[in-house]
Amino acid sequence: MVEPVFMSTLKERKEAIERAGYNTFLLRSEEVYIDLLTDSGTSAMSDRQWAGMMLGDEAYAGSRNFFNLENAIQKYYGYKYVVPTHQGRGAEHIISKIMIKQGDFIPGNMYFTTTKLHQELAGGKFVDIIIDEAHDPESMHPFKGDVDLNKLENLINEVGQDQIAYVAMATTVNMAGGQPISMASLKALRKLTNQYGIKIIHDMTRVAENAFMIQQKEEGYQHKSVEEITRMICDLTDGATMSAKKDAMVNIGGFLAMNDKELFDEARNMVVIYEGLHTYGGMAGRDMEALAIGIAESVKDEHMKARIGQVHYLGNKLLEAGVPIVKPVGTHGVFLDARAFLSHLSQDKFPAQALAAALYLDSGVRAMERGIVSAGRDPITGEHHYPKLELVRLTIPRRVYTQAHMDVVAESVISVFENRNSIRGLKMVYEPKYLRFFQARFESL
Ligand code: P70
Repeated sequence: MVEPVFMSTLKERKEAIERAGYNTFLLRSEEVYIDLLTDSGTSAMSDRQWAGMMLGDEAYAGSRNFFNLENAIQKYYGYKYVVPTHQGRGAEHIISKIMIKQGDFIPGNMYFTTTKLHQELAGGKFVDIIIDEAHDPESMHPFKGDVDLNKLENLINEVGQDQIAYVAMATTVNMAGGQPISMASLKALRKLTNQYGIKIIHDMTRVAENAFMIQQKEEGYQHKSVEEITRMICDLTDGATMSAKKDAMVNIGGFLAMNDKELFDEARNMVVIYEGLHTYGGMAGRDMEALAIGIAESVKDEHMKARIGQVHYLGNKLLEAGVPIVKPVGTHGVFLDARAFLSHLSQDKFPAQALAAALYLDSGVRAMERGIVSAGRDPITGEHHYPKLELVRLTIPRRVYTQAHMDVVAESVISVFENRNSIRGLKMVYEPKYLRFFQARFESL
């Protein structure tokens, strides 16, 4: 699908960002030139996927497309049982409700906004057990998604294994900068959790991207395909939540998958309350067909090479220009280190939010804040969380933009960097209670 892009004037962008309360989520899509807000639901579907859309079996129950989706999940990911949901957070909602009891802990390799909120709403508390390097934008650790097993063991010793609902393990780690976990770390995690009888629930939103990074960087996996490594990762876990809008390149969709029959029965019971019947869970038949095809396309080596190659092309341009970004470059985007970029702004002046707005003003490129606004407040004390990472994410949709678009983005980021001292901080003037970053409004200081 080809879509025209529109250029705007500085005056138009100024009006637009003010109207949007300096929040890129509140811009209209027509006001954006190159849209790097997210890689979620924004990828271009292939000819085969579009053809699949024409084969929708929209029966309320037992759609043929559901069985194709179930087959694809069993074949490429290896999970036995599948519960479709409208998108990732639908799956997170159900798994949290089933597996977390009041007062439980959920250790994980860094938080994700929606995942953590569903854990909290179910009465649990998220505990970060990612390696320290993940919180340092400068650390060149090749697998910043790795788990620190000492942190996990300390938690188990402190609260007892019965108070641990499960380990939430993500491939790749979004909030760390799209950083992969190594197979070695995952295997060690599996061994330890087996000793204590703790389950691993896999946030597999970008699992094929993680598999590609293992192939590229981890000793012993060079001759394995992305498809094989993806399967190995899934086989080391007990169940998964998936936002299919990323790796699997559909505009909408997700699922919950698991190997445990009892868990499956409970999830299938709950999906009919919140999502839809257990053979569509909030998706149209045609969407399930496109998803089944997208899963197969996502694990192709050549696809991943092109996709992640483009992300690295942009990252390397910014590195060469001396722009502070999260290193090494991850898989789904390039993350500007707003703390270093705008070192004259303290974190309570929302530097990443201000930087995303400044970039939009410069060129109409839309990025996303991933810092203090995204981190939200502690539900008990009401204080802001002050995350170490204060980032602006330039997220690259799959199969959409050309390298020339990346050049435009790099030029704009470099020009904003050269004029960084003129960027002032922001004041929050409207703050929603949940996931505030989506709808919060700001004024320039
Ligand atoms: C993004 C999107 C979604 C996502 C994810 C991981 C690792 C679960 C989900 C939820 C969309 C988004 C979501 C919250 C804040 C900002 C943006 N990530 N796990 O742009 O899936 O959106 O389908 O409910 O990345 O990174 P879903």
